[in-house]
Parts: sequence; structure tokens; C-alpha cells
Amino acid sequence: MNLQAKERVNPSPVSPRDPRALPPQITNAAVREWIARCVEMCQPEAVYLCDGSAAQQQELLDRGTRDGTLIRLNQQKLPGCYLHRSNPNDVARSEQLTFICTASEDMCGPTNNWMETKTAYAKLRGLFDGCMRGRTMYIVPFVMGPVGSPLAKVGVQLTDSLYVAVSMAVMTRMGDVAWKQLGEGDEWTRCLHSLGDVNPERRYICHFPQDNTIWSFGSGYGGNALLGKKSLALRIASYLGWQQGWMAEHMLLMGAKGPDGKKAYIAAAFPSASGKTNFAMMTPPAKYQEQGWEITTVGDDIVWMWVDPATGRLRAVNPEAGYFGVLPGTNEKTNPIAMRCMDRNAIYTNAALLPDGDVWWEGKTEQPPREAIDWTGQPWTPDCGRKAAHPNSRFTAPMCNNPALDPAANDPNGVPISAIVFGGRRSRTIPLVYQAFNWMHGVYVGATLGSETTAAATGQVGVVRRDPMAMLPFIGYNIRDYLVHWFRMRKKMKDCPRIFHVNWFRRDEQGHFLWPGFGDNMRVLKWIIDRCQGRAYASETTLGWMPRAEDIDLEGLSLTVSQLEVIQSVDNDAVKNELLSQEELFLKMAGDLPKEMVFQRELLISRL
Ligand code: SAT
Ligand code: MN
Repeated sequence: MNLQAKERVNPSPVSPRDPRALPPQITNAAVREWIARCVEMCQPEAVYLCDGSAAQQQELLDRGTRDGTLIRLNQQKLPGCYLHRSNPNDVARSEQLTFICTASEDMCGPTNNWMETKTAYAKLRGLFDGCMRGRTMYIVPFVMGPVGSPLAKVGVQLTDSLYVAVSMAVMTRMGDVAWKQLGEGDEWTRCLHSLGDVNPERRYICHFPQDNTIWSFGSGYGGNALLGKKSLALRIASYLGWQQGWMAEHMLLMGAKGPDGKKAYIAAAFPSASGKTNFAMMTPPAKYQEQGWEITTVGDDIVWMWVDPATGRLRAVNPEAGYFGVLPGTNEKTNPIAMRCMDRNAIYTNAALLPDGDVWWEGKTEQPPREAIDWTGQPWTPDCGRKAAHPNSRFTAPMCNNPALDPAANDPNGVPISAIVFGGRRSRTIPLVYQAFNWMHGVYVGATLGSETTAAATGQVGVVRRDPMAMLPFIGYNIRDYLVHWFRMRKKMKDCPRIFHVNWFRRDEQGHFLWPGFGDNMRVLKWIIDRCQGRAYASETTLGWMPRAEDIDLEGLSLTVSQLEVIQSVDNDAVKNELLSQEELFLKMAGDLPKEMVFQRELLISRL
């Protein structure tokens, strides 16, 4: 290691009031000034500039292992892998403590928690004041989006969490690359984060879209603390997209190459913890692989989309560089690709630890281990009555680990989108798949998306909640303007993607899933792609275009055509009730409901 590199890996203590003591690699004057002010407010003992090098990441992982933030796992089995246990009160996103801070409440709208800008800064300043005393402040420069992409965004996160710093290195394009992308420019997101005392009473995740600023206090959990992810790439970016004419969405992005060599890219929105990662990494049934079908992953959680002026088509990039996926239920059968993604250089959060330094979670293997240390650090046995891993335990893994990574995953020009798929987690009423009649109808379908809640957010699990475009917790401005923006995007496109709705989660009276899901979702995907490419048949129904039972390939499944008819059945009375339950959202929006939404609902009622 040369001397310069060594200097960089060693934390350089700064005297809090002297900004000139900041590392010289930071040349942007506005960035230096902002960091100096944050240092003055938070009063860290030292600052540490993250440069994105492998040597430095290792230095931090070693440091975290020494101070107990991380546990080094069995390096023969899981090279480069570590386990982190979070505070038990801090295991999921805290939507009730997440705020959009704007001058007027109307900018924030009825679906977000609002705090007036000045009030929010004042309140959080009180919390940040001196909060890093005795701690190191990590300076984390990062880029969201492929470097050089017209949409790529620079952020700088200041954090006192080593776990957050090493996770940001996996999830974003982190380090010197960000200073290069930024230059002397002023377009960057100011991200300030402190664990504080990890007390839910003093936990606030505040977004200031008009200032391109995020202040997060009191949580170290993924979506609350890795500020490049939900906070920047969705909440702030959705606001910027609205202002600038592009879109930031809570979607996976996958490529599907057919036997004819033609490739289609599909973006799909499902609520958190509803299988986006599994769908994005789908392994098609053997028969499809033999025929030449190939599924590749561009992203598993977030897409940024814009209309290419040259072609009038929607294009998309994945702003992230890693996956923050759910562990429970992930295994060699349900998602072998995710298993490959996390078998090296991954950080596990709230998984159980095995005696040999491996990790385990519910559903990883059919047979549970005889003993483990659970996610809270307590001894665990299969009959102890507790879960070994937290239901929202996660893996953080670099996307370059993915053996099925799409070749365009780092392409600054992104990929063209053929289909947009909305998916809910619905035990009843909603069929396996249907296609919206057109873009405007598709926006209505997405806007009225309903889903049963999961463990990814704190709160009750399993109740149907309206989750427009799976974006309810992530729209950084007024939902009225967000929906109008979706409708208006149509005007910019010459050839717009087809829009579909899927539900892998329909159950019978006994509560059994009716559709096998996972790799067999390929059968539905094939119909979707065939529809986009003008091949497959569909019949017109109340909800939209639907495949007849014979249009979905069932060969090799134990499912019969009549069982598929049950999964695809639409009961008009149930749809009427569904319409009533949409009122919940509509009433919230009251007079602000875009007129296109009212038209689409009237059309649906008239079809009924
Ligand atoms: O928000 S997280 O990134 O913690 C996970 C999710 O809810 O999608
Ligand atoms: Mn998500």
C-alpha cells in the first residue's frame, strides 16, 4: 500500500471548527462547506472519508469486527461475508416516523406525514446537536445510477454508523467516482444520518425535496439509514422526476430473451417483501431453458425511467449497485441466483448464526439446524418457540455477484421497456394476470393497487392496503401530482409499454396458494411478452384483457385447466366490493382526485 492510500484509510481527526482540516480529496467548495457545518453541529471525534477502494472496505469490515458491529462469518464457506445484528427496536422501515418536509402541506399531500421545513430543521438540529461526540463521522460520497448516465445523481452521506458506511459501498457506486461525476457542480443530495441512541421516541427520517436534503436520525435499518436507497432514489428522485419529466419507481427491472433471440425488458412494481427480488432473478423451468429462454436481472427494487426523445420509447436504469433482499423463504429452490449473490462479499442483517460460522434463516433449508444463535444473540433451538432469524432479515450483496446480471445493468443509456407489471399480494378476488386496455387504464390499475401488508414495514401484517404503484411510502410529493404525472407521461411516448397486473398469491378456501409461483411465473411472463410482441390471444373482460386458460402453458405442472380457471376467475360482486374498498384512497384525495382516475372508475363501473 502506498503512503497516500495509507493516509486515506487512517481516520484523520479534524478539529470540528476547522473545515480546512477536511480531507483534501474533497474539492467541491459547497460540499466542503456543508460537511464543515455538519461537523460543527454533530461534533464527531474524527471524520473518515470513504474512497470506495477494496482495501478501505476491508479496513472498515475489520474495524467493525473489532468493535462488535459485525461478526466475521466462516470465511471458507462465505468469503468476505459478515453478520450484523440490529437493535431489536430497529428492524424495518418506520413509515410513521418518515416525513416529507415542505413549505406547504399541499406539496406533501394526504398520503405522507408532513412537517413544515423550518420546524423540521429546528427539531432535528436539536437531536443532531453533539450527537456524534466520541464517534467517527464517515463521509460517504456515492452515485445513484450508472456512472455517466444523464439521470445519475450524486449524493454525499455523513453517518456515524460503520454498518451504513460498508452497506453503502455495496448498494451504491461509492467513493472517488462520485467526486468525478460531481466536479464543481451543485447538483447533489445532502444526506445526514446519525444512529443517535436508536430510540424510536427520537427517530425521524426527514426529506426536504426542495432543498435536495435528507436528515435521518435514530435508526440504523436499511430503508431508514442507507439514504441512497428509498430516501434519495425514490422519495427525492420521484420529486425531481416530476419537476424534470422523468419517473422514479419502486420496480424491479428484468430482461427476458426468447428462443428467437429477441429481448424484452420488463419493469414490475410489487410492494416491499412481495417477491420482487425472486421475480427479478427468476430461474425459468427446465423446459423453457432448453427452448432458449434466458432471464437476466437489471435491478430488483428501483427503476428510473425517461422517454428517449429519438425513439419516443420509455427507457430505464437501475440506480442501485447491489441488492438488499429478504432472507426468510430464500433458498436453493426458490431463488438459487440470490443464493449465489450472497455467497461472498455479502452483509447479512438479523440472520441466525450457526456454530460453524455459517448463517441460517427460516426456509433456508427444509431441516432447521439443531442449534443456533438467534438474531438477537440468544441461544436458539428449533423447539424454543421463537424465530431464529427476524422475518425481515436481509442480505446486502453487490450486483456484480449475480450470475444472471443483465449485460446492460451498468449501461448509462439504460434499456427499453416493453411491459410494466403491477403486482399485489392478494389472497382472493384478483386473478393471476390481466392486461390493461391501454396506458390510461393501466395507470388506474396501478393507482388502485391493493396488497396485504408484510414485515418490511413496522405495523400490522396481512391487511389489504391501497398501495398506488407500490409507491405509497415512497412518493416524495403530493399523490395527486404524482398520478397526473403518470397520466401525462403518455403524451411524451410514441410507443408506450403495455401494462399488466399479476397476483401470484391467490389462495383457496383452505388457505393454500393456488399458483405455484417462483420459476413457474415464467409461464405468465411468456404470455405477457407474447402480448407485447403481438403474438398471444386475449379475451376482453371486465378487468382488462385476459388469457383464456389454454393460453397459459400448464405443461409439467400438476395444475389442471379448470384449476387455472379458478385462479383466473373474476367475480363481479367481489370486484364491486373492491371498488368500494378503493374509496379509502379516493376519499383521502377527495377533490384532488385526477379526473382521469374518475373516468377510469366510471368505465369500470359501466363494464360491471
Ligand atoms: O426499505 S428497505 O430498503 O429497507 C426494504 C424495503 O422495504 O423494500
Ligand atoms: Mn423495496
